Amino acid sequence: MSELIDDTQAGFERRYSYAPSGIWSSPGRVNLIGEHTDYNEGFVLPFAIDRRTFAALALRDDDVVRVSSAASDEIVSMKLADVSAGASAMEGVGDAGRWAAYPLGVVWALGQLGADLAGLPGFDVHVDSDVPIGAGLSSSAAIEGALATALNEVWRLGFDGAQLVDVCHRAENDFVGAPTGILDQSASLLSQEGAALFLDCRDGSSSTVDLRLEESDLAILVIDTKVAHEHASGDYAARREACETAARELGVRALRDVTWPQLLAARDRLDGVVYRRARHIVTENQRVLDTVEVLRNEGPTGIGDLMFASHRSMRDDFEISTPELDLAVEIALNYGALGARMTGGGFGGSVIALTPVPMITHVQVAIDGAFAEHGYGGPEMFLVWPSQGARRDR
Ligand code: GAF
Repeated sequence: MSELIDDTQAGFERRYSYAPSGIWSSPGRVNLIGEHTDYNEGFVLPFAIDRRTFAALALRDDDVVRVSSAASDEIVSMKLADVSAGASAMEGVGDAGRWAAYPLGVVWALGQLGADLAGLPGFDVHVDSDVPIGAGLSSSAAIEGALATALNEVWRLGFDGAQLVDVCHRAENDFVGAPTGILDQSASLLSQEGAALFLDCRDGSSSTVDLRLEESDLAILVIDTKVAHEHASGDYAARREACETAARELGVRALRDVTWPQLLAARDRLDGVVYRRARHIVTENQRVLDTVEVLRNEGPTGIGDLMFASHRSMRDDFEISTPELDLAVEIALNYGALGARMTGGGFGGSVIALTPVPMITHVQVAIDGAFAEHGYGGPEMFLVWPSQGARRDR
């Protein structure tokens, strides 16, 4: 981790030929349970992982913003006031610089929440990260969280954590153009070390739930299937639309307000697909509440069945899984994991498997073998530990 901080500092110095005034970071996340419930004003239970995006930053004497990343030599540069134009500010930026929509989106969103972009000094920023991209682990929220935390401090804006979640969420939805909920940004900004974040996405209230993995001799193994996913794609938006249709037809503000008996009673009135989408959300919300209760009363050994029930619901009702994700879940469970499920938006990405530490190698070897047998590309597997949300590192 400290090596990546040094690399970020060195990357800044190489590109801009002076030293940054500080380094801030924000983590990726896994979602333990509660998928696609966030934009239905329901419950989620993510935790920040021990992989982070670092932002080395320094204010400038003028009104120019320059952003660079370790992944490319290109420096994207524009005037701070021009970022106020919103997404159209990205029009002249080439393909290699498209990622800059995340940091620049944060700048724009800070302006939307009251920062005076025309009156503030510009800045140079360089980012580096060990959050894998496209693995469903919120690499984008990690960039947003690092930038928002850094700028909030150096520009002395005084926004609190919940406001920064709002900033990053707006950046993603209205600048980058991905119609996501608040799960990823909340996990990245608000998580506490050792704990999951139990978040009510209706009012934004949250509490921590201790995971106690180490004392139970358990670990969370991430199996990145390397199948690409795309948030902004029509599939995510289509799921969102089906949920909105269900809520409208059931006469509620959001599916959060529907109970299981109410949904059952309305079964014949709803289109079959819309019904199954709603069934996932209604049952998933309950599974989050049940998981929190089990974690608080029994600890992590008791949540395996809830994780798998969640996966089944995503596979069969919400239809956001893939054959690779299903295989990873099946093999992990067959070879010793207590629970396993895909995590994140779906249509690819990663599985998390709650695994007894002595079984980890066994599970990994079995998954490698099964993927090879099915002719799937090699997955990447690593452990993740519940970590602290956004912070200043140097
Ligand atoms: C993605 C989105 F960004 C989140 O808001 C959430 O909807 C998640 O998919 C599914 O739970 O990560």
